[in-house]
Amino acid sequence: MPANLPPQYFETERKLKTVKTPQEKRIILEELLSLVPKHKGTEKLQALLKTKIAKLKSAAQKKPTIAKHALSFHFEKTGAGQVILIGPPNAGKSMLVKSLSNANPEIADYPFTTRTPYPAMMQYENIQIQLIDTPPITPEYMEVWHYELVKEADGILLLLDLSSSGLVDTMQAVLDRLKEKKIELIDEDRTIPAEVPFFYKRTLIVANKRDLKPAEENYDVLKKALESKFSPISVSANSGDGLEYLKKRIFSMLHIIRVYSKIPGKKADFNDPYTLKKGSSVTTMARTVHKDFAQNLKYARIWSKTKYQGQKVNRNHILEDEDVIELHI
Ligand SMILES: Nc1nc2c(ncn2[C@@H]2O[C@H](COP(=O)(O)OP(=O)(O)O)[C@@H](O)[C@H]2O)c(=O)[nH]1
Ligand SMILES: [Mg+2]
Repeated sequence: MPANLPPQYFETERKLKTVKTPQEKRIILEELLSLVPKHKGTEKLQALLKTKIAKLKSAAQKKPTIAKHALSFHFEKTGAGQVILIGPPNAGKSMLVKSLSNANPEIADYPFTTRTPYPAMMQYENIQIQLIDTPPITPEYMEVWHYELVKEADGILLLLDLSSSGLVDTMQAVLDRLKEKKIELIDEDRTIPAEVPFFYKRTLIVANKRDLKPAEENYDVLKKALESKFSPISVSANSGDGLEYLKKRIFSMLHIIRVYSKIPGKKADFNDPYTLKKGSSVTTMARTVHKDFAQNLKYARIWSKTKYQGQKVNRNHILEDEDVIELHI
């Protein structure tokens, strides 16, 4: 039986050669394992990856000498965007990553179960978005590499526990901790301010465990505390409630659009979009398809869900999500 490994598997496999520490290797191997489709044809590969992970784990237990401050993590961006999950202990970050992807991070009802960041891939319609699970942030605890990961990410999910009456305080503790490092979380709809003093990061506040009591009361308290600065959403990572809507909101937080390229006389491949920044023009699309296309472009034809059915547009035309473009050079 063929293994049918997805393209991200090979992309991730290439990263193995670029990392140095056993810890980073292990994280990539775990990501690879999560990307392997689970069927008979991949049993050997799964077993091989598991053995490698187990070896690195036991080696790490024998040599606990790596100084904490020496740890550093960097995840090459794969997919259409990179989103990092942060929050207080036990908010359900790991469970949410598990529910949104094929990954299998450790989940437990005690704090600090997650000690190192854990990457996973989430499918959203026809694209993949990278999620990174991380350890909790508390007034006492946050490591340097954690700030760096937040700064690098394209978007943030700030997870809170709706069953906890202290959720506003724990949220504030996270915001304060980040502010100390000049990271300011802003609503997903806001344009990132141009001034330099802060790293502004688009953030979606996710109030989790809405299946528990007293979720509704606590959600009201949270919304009041946020005023209109953020528009939070409530979900249950456990039951899956609200997760489809959450995926849509994650996509919209990333401020990206999907555009399909079409060859004259042929149909577009709707499984293989180009992902571009919101506000991109036909020229940007042409450059993404091929570096010479932008220069040589004469005009484009465009199809969209509502407005266009093959009209000619010029190179400055601004594209929308799910436009189909025929480039004429
Ligand atoms: N009832 C309920 N429990 C949840 C939900 N999400 C997570 N949990 C539980 O909360 C605890 C902490 O979850 P975990 O994902 O490890 O939290 P993390 O520390 O933020 O990564 C575990 O016991 C989970 O089973 C949820 O939506 N509903
Ligand atoms: Mg965790």
